[in-house]
Amino acid sequence: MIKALVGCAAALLAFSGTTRAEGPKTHIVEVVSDYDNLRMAFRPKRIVIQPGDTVTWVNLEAEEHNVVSYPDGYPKAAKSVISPYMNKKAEKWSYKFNVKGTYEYHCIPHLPMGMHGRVVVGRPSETGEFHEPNATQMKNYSAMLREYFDEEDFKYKPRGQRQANGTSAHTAK
Ligand SMILES: [Cu+2]
Repeated sequence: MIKALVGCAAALLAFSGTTRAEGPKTHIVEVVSDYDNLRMAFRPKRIVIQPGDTVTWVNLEAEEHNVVSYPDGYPKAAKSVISPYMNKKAEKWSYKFNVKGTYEYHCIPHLPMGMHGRVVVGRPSETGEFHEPNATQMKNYSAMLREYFDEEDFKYKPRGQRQANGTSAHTAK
């Protein structure tokens, strides 16, 4: 019985070894400053890789960008992905992804332009497999955003109050 189990485990190991004979890969995501269309973007926006692969982001212009996973945008078993700011043309940053699942990320300076990307490692995450941030992590994320956005932008006003003050974006002319 034990021999049979050992044999089975060995077969599984051998099988997993043959599924990726070529070894880990490095994938390039271009960090695009699309001035003509008033947007900044990651190209490709979505990339599918295998565990152990590396993604290298390459800044195509002398523009400030970073790569930051959303607070609830990565697998529970993984760590958040936070790059330093890239400012120079052709500047690169690499990250090795070991944990399977979906990683949703954005560039903080260009969040208002919808500068967002996704890395799928092995397979997409199911609902319930995403990280649930705690208060400390939310404060850290908020602090990163506050480097770029005004304090007023973070003050939530109930719908009725906004209309009463005439500050609603939907009613203001
Ligand atoms: Cu950006």
